[in-house]
Amino acid sequence: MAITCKNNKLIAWVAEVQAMVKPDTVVWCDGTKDEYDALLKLMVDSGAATPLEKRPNSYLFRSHPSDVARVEDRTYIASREQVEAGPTNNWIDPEALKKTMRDLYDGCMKGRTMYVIPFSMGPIGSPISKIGVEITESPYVVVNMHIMTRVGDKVIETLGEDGEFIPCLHSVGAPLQPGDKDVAWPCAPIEKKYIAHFPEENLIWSFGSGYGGNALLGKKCLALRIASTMARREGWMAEHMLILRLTNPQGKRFHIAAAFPSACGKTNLAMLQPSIPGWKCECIGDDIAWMKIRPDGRLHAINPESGFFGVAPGTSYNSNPMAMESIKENAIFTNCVLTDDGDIWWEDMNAPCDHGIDWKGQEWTPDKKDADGKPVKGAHPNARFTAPARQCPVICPDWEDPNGVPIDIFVFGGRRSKLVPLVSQAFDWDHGVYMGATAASEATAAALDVKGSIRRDPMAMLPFCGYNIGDYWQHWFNMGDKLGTKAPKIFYANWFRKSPDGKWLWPGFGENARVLKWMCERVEGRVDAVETPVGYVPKASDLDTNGLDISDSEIEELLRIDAAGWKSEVPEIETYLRSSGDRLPDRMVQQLEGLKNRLGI
Ligand code: GTP
Ligand code: SPV
Ligand code: MN
Repeated sequence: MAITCKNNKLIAWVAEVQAMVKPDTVVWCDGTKDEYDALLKLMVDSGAATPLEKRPNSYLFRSHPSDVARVEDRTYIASREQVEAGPTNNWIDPEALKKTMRDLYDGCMKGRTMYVIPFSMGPIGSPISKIGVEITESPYVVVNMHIMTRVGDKVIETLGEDGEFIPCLHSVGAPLQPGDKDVAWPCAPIEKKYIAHFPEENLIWSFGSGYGGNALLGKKCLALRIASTMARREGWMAEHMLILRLTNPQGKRFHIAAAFPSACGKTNLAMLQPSIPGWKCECIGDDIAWMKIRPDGRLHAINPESGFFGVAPGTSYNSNPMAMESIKENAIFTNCVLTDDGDIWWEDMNAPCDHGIDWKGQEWTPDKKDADGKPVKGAHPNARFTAPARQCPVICPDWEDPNGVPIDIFVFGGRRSKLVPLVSQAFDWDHGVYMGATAASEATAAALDVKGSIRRDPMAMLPFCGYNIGDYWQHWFNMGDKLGTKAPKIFYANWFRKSPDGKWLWPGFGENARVLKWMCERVEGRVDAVETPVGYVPKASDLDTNGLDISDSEIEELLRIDAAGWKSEVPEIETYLRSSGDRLPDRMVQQLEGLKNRLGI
């Protein structure tokens, strides 16, 4: 039983929503284990969740086959002026959208329970944290929010009578008429899905999807799209970045924040186990960083989340043992294989599975083929696990420090099978901002509607920046000015370069520590580097490859700068940057001109 809310604004909003969505009952969530267990029991009884015999207190869910990832085409930034949303967002007029969505919300929770979830992004009471309240009729959302955020009475207490909160309205959009039997995963068809943000009002309205970033509104909607607009107004940063602490053999600590696009290795790097002796790595966050300049003049980061919503396929005791340890119990799995002995399985888990039930609920064997003779995957490529961050064996003891950790290094990156070297360092802050702005990546399964080979994904924020991307870049330049000599050093990494025969050139995962080591040595001024037109790259001899089975020629290839290849990308980069029109910062134009000069264009 939740404590009584004394916040009139919240009470009024809940009443207003209730009148619109017309649920059978309303429940204020208290965030307790009892509540969590009761909701899971409800979902097991209804057939929506399968308890896993092999994993204590863990459950498998199968989504509707159409509702498996974020939907970028249905994600909107509804600012009053279109220019404020900028060239990278779907803009829609806020009043028109509200009218459309009010019609959809009308009666949308009939036959269901409406849950009110008070949550904090960041440790409750931290000067960087924000409070949100999500309303949803999805018990799956409630239990995931329990893991991913800090839910409960303490939030209501902190809100007090007049505290600020970010209202997050969510519905799966599947009302039940009397006598209707519910389905395992209710959701609405794609043309009725809306993931809507009203940045001028700090308001989120999501309709029609029950999955991940579409439905767990504290994550991408609040902690990135809305928070990025607040951060710009208030002079801080909300970024799609993991945060880790790396300690060198001398005991010196480095805090690294890295922005890679969705499904490009943040969770893996965040939990990295260094393969090089004497180095230690601890995880602070795996997806989002909120950063403020503190009185020491440095940029300090917190992880606003309290759990991991990680990509399952590819996660194994070889690739990411710390993630495997984090999901041993108290975890939720979505769209994985159910094995015959009551466990979960996915592709590249490095565990045997001869038979099971696939993510669509069908019998599955590893040799299963579809009608066209193509192999059928058991788990969806965007299958995910949800697990409490505290279960990670290498979670940093300071991961909930309300003041955050001081960032030394920023890393940008993406999946590039060609051209982009294993690692390079920016000449200075402005060049680093240019590197981040022009970061590009090959498509992954994390969004349903992203096709094509390579897309620019500025600072890994393309789907998550809540305002004009030109203004966002200017905000980065401004932050650099404020930070001055205390600004983090900026690097660019690419674990995904391939040989002509399509094999990874770099072993990746725990071996990425070798690249982080070079970054730390650069920060300390211990090693020189080779100056190239696109940045500083390591001298081959400075990359620690002790104990690694990799040839000199492979290292050479990984670090090679193909000037002709870089030149050929410049026209496309220029078009892309210019698309932000008069919001394109002059300093970005200077960076582009500088690159052209260095490449001899
Ligand atoms: P989101 O949760 O969508 O934001 O993704 P993420 O950036 O956290 O990606 P994650 O770490 O889950 O990795 C996604 C996929 O990339 C998984 O299949 C990993 O196995 C693979 N991957 C991660 N790191 C490496 C690496 O260093 N090398 C290679 N080859 N693959 C990697
Ligand atoms: C991403 O796509 O970057 C994710 C998963 O972290 S989701 O929560 O669905 O956005
Ligand atoms: Mn992400």
